[in-house]
Amino acid sequence: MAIEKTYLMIKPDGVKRQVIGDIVDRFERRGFELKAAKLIVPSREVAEAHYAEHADKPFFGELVDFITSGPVFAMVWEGESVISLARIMMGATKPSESLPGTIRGDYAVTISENVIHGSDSPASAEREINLWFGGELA
Ligand code: IDP
Repeated sequence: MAIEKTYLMIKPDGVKRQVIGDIVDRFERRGFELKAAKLIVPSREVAEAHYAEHADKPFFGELVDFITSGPVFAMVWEGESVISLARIMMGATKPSESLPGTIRGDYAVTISENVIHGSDSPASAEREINLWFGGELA
C-alpha cells in the first residue's frame, strides 16, 4: 500500500462526448486527488513518445492519428494505490471484457476509441507524467 501518482487522459472521443465531468467525478468520489489537469491537442511527437511501446503494432499510425485528432484532457491523480485502482475503474481494453460500471464499459464499444488512458505501472506513470507535464508539477 502506497500513495502513488498516475497519469490519466480523456481521449478525443471522451472530450467530444462531454464526459470529462463524469470521469473526474468518479475519481473524486473514490477518494483520489486531482493534482494537475490541462486540455490540449497533443503534438505527433508527444503522441508517438506516449505510445512508443506500440510503435511496431499495425494499429500504431491509426492510434497516433486518433490521439492527435482533437483536444485530450490530461490529468495527474494522487492517492492510495491509484495506479492499479484507476485501471480497474477504467475497465479492460477489449470491449468484450470491459464490464458495465467501468468507464469503458459504460462509454465505449470499440478497442480504438475507448475514452480514457491510464498508466499501467509505477514506471509508466513516472514516464508519462514527465512526458505530459514535465516541470509543470511542483
Ligand atoms: P490500455 O489503453 O488499456 O492500456 P494498450 O494495450 O496499452 O491498452 O493499448 C493502448 C491503446 O491502443 C488502447 O487504449 C487503444 O486505444 C489502442 N489499441 C490497442 N489495441 C488496438 C487494436 O487492436 N486496434 C486499434 N487500437 C488498439
